[in-house]
Amino acid sequence: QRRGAEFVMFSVPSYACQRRTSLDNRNAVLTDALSLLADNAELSGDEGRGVAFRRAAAVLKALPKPVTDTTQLRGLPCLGEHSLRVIKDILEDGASDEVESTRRSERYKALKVLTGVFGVGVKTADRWIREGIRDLQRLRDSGPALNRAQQAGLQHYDDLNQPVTRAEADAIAEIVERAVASVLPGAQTTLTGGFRRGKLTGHDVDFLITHPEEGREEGLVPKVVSWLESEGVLLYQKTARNSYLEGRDGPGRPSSSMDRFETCFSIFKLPREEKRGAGQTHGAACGPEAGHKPWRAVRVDLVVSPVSQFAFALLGWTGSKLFERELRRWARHEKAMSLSSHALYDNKQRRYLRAASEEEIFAHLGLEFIPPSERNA
Ligand code: DCP
Ligand code: MG
Repeated sequence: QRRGAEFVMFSVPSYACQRRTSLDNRNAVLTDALSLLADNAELSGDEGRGVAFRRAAAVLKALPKPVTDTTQLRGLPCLGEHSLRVIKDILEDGASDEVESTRRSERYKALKVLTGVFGVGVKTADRWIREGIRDLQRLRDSGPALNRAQQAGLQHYDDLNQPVTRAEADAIAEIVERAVASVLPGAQTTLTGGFRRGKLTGHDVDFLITHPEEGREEGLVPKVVSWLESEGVLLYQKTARNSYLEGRDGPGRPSSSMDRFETCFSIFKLPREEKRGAGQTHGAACGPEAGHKPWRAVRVDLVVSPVSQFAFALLGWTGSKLFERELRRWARHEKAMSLSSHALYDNKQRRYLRAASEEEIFAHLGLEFIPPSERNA
């Protein structure tokens, strides 16, 4: 045997929602490479290929040890020919030509920068590139018509592309809780998204809000927004009303992963740590530099759910994105059920399955419960 006692064969179940994926990724070099190819496929409008690379990366994230030889991967699910070739190149040569040339390509770099502007999707970025707009300077100068979100995104580009820390997320949670408590006493605010999975940084901060009495949560978002605006907290906000109707949006529109809660997608103006007086600052990174503004912009998503849908909303907004996608795929293909952030519908029994906790939803789906910190697929 080539690797003697060190040689390990791996085995994992095929759906990401059937396995535990902690943040302790032993194969980061390989998964970073596959994630870059996934990014590139998605930026090229090839969602199918993007998902294939994401599933392959997720399988490697679930392995307990670093992969040292491709023969260890025999029998593992979701590793297609293309992904295996990339893995092999990296294990044998230290790098993959395809990954490195993609990383360096002008088109990839331009798409990354432009879609890094809040409010700019792949289609818009692609159109701008065809019009000769490949960087932020050109975007600012040659000024195509920008909508309100894109204007805010461009204005706060540097802040919004700097990872949000856990301390910043906690500071924002305090502000959101104060706002919610003052406009609807008894309402409950829960931190969701990556921070609920234990991540130390994120691209935004996600919150789910509910009230124990069904119906009391209606119209909460506009009130919270007014409170935040009066306190000067908001740099940008776009709210949407709840448009979910059981029956119409449940089983009938199963593939629609956009949910229909009352939401507010916003940008907060967060005072910097030294201004918040939250303990000591560490080193130059936090120190106020000359001309440095005393606050930073942070993306914050607020979602309001009726308490009867809370467990589904919590499961749906905790992520990871691939974990969510895999839960819905499992439900549909293995259980003939439709799962959304609002409800679970059993297509054979032709009825909704109620749940008051995430644990009950996993049980309905015939899955072992996976806690948030193990949903980092
Ligand atoms: N989500 C969803 N529907 C949307 C937006 C998000 O179901 N329209 C879910 C999937 C995500 C979770 O909510 O896992 C949070 O979305 P984010 O994009 O904020 O993802 P994360 O919080 O996991 O990542 P990050 O740490 O980068 O913020
Ligand atoms: Mg998030």
